[in-house]
Amino acid sequence: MCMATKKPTKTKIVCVSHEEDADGISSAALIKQAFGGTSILVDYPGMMDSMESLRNDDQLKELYICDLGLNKKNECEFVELLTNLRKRSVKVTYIDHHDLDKKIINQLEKIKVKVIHDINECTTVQVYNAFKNKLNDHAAFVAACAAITDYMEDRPLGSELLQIFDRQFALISATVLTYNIVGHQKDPDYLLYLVDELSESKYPHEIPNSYEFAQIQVEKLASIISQVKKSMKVIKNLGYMEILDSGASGAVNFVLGLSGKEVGVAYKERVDYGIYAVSVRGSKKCKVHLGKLVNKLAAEVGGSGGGHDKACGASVPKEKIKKFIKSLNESLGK
Ligand SMILES: [Mn+2]
Repeated sequence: MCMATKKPTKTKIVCVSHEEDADGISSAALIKQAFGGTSILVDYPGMMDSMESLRNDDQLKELYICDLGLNKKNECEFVELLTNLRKRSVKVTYIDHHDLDKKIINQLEKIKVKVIHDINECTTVQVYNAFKNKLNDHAAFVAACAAITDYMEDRPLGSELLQIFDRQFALISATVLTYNIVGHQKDPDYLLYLVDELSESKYPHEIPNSYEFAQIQVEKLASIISQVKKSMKVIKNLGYMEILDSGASGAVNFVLGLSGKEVGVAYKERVDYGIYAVSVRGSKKCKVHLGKLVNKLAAEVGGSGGGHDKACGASVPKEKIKKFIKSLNESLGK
């Protein structure tokens, strides 16, 4: 009998994407529509651990990584893991729009990872633009909604997609989608269900109970406004607040707005990781690139962080949060 040592054919297509907002969920949905495969949704604290499971997956053929910014703490590990996957001929595509060191882009391109990186368009719009020949018309709507939730619907590609649709219709759809994502962060199966529904060209209003659920979220946000007014602390260059019973990213815009400062910070304890998840937002007047600054300051206290110029986040070790706020306040005064 002939014992051919034929290697098993690799078949698995995986998309790793950000689970916390409409851009990440929508990117995963468009990748799924274009290429099929499965989605792994992650948050920043769990990102590298989740990706580690791919290291020894010998079925893995293609990997897409979407809307996941890198930072000083994880960038080397990220490049190392992808180098390993590339040695096994896994086709890797990284699509993102967070601030990224040119050195890391060069390292990724050297190992022939396909890098699609533009800080001026949201990730889903870039996914749409790169793979539109494999996507249907509805994918443009999903991308327009993602651009809205990432404050990027005024960019060249984003605005072109938005003008295909009625603006009000896109705004309400994007908002309902966002509230359903934010309110289901502890329900990973629901988030994967959302990816499936969007990839199958469903509108947010066609997802059962989505508007009812969004209404509950809106009521919660209204109560956060009064909590922020009560508990926010305002120092020289920023307003800040510890959030106890909602997400930090939902409250941070209120901290920014109600503090009257150019920078707002909200943080919430993540007991499972022994850290604070920190959200930072800057007003239009803020001239400092907050993503770059927070990347640096978070690394200095043993955490990690980064993102956009006016919207970013960080993981900060629990006992270092006061020090982080203090150094952020000082850096903004310089
Ligand atoms: Mn994004």
